[in-house]
Amino acid sequence: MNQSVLEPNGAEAERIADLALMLFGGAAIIFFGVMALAAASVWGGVSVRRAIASERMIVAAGIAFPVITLTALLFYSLWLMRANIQGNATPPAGRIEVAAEQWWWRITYVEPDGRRISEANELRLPVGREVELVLTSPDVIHSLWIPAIGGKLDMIPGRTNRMRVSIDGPGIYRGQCAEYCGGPHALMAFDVIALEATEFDAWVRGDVAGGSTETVRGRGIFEESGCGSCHAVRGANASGLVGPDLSRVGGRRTIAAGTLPTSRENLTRFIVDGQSIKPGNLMPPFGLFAAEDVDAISAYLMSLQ
Ligand code: HEC
Ligand SMILES: [Cu+2]
Repeated sequence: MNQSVLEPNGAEAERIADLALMLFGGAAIIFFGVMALAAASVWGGVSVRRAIASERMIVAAGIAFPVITLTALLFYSLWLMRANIQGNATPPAGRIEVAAEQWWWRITYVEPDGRRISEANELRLPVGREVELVLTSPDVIHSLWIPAIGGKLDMIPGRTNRMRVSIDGPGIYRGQCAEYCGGPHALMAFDVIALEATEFDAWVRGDVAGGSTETVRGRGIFEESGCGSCHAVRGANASGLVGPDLSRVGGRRTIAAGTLPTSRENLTRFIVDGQSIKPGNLMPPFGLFAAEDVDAISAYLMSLQ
């Protein structure tokens, strides 16, 4: 999976990568320059050593050079990041709300007509369309970081932070919470799937598949076992808001915020004993199910795509 700042796939990440390369490059040149001067001051001839120790040298290299270089770098970085700093005059072409929960991601696609589609733990983005991510947190400070797509931005309780992203090409990336937020913080990741804009629109507006005859039993057990008090599934008797929306959980690449690949077996493992897979997460373990019952639930969840 691509979680590299060195392979940017979007305008924001490209600017950050450019600035970083320039800083590393400049720092390397200065480092070797200083080392050369240090060597000359130890092994150089008398006249070289005298030149290095002169007052002019100290004023030029010790005061003037750093002041000029750092001032130039400051203005260069402000200019480079101007789009990130100035705010945005034009409205974004799309809006997606991302709330960081302990320890998963609540994602809401806001349609142009105001319709809201709830999802979780997987962020789909349209290629070539500037999208505004509206970042909030209901509990503690988290931070959103998708290294290939943009910089880090904190998600702070009581505040709304906004980040514009635009993506050059389709692909699969990985994002991660970048601010320690308690126990399972390390297991708070998400997949980012960049789709062609038409595919993206079809997916956002698409119906929830699922509930074939094979999975009717699992759906019944799911609804009777109280899962719906914490989880929502569109079209089922489940509208809880405590945990991730499961309407299309079977279509995600991973479950439990990037912790396990999605499969029937892994769903069963997580439902029965999620606490040993993601210690400290806020879903109680359901160890009392008969094996065939929990397997039926997992089959039902797999069918939700
Ligand atoms: C008390 C609230 C609560 C109940 C009841 C509950 N869950 Fe959860 N569930 C959660 C929370 C919170 C998470 C997020 C865990 C995490 O990843 O940190 C979660 C995560 C999950 C996930 C992973 C979702 C994803 O997006 O990857 C599945 C699948 C799941 N629960 C299934 C179930 C099933 C099936 C039941 C009923 C047997 C159930 N849950 C009952 C709170 C609950
Ligand atoms: Cu975190």
